[in-house]
Amino acid sequence: MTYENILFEVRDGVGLLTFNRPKALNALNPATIEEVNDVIERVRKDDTVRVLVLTGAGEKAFVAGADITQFPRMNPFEARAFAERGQEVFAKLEELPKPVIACANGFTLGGGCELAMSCDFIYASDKAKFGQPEINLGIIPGFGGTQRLSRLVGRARAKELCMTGEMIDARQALDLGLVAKVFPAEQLLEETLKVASRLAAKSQAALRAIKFVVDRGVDVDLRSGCALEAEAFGAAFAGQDAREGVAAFLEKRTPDFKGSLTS
Ligand code: CO8
Repeated sequence: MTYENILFEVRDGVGLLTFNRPKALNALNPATIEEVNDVIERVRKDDTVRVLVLTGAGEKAFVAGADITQFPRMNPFEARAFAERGQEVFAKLEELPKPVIACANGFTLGGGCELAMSCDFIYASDKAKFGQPEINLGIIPGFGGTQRLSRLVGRARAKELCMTGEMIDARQALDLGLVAKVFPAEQLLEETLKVASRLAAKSQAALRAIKFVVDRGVDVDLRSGCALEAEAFGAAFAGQDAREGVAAFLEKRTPDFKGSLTS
């Protein structure tokens, strides 16, 4: 697939997807969603890509939401289908068995905030702004925002953000737990890529297990979640990477994790 709305490159085990419609503040049209889907499929199959980072081109935006210019042409059935397709692709991103980091370099609004919340964690520029402003268009979030935001920050804060449509800055997003870290704008990408490289050197099997257990465990009772963790712990313990990690510690050297995702 040739990409017209995004850029994608892979360097040293880290895939970098850049939303590239800066004139529209990187808004998501249906074509962009399909290009993201294609990247997810590529990353899933390609063992050389161990971590995925998402960011936005230009100074102003990560992604300022779904592309509003498309809305007048959509009937309610088409709008629902677009919401469902976006949800499907974001769910694939969330379930990708590799770490995915959102590098929120500016406006992260509506569908952009929903996209960032589908990543494993969000690093933000000190200039970034977050929000679910759909209410101001007379609609509601459609790419999973009401659900992921309430799970991340609690129902009351999620309803406040969705009902007022107000934007919050990166510091407020950090306090809410929406964002994991805030960096000065000019350092954000570099710092994010440094963390991505560190993750690329870790055990991919263990990273996959952490992601699976946290994401699946959050919706079940504590006892079932802990049972899930114990099963995954046993599987990780049996893997090649666990042998290497423990041996490296005992031999006082850096581990060289080579285990595949299936080891
Ligand atoms: N869609 C399309 N174009 C956009 C969008 C967008 N979401 N956001 C900004 N743009 C365009 C502007 O129209 C403008 O274009 P032009 O230069 O041709 O006039 C250009 O980007 C620059 O934007 P501004 O001039 O407005 O820049 P400002 O710095 O003044 O303002 C804001 C920046 C505050 C981010 C402002 O652009 C804004 O409010 N944007 C809209 C944000 C928004 O409402 N997002 C939510 C969209 S709805 C959504 O995401 C629902 C997801 C689920 C969809 C389900 C399927 C139907």
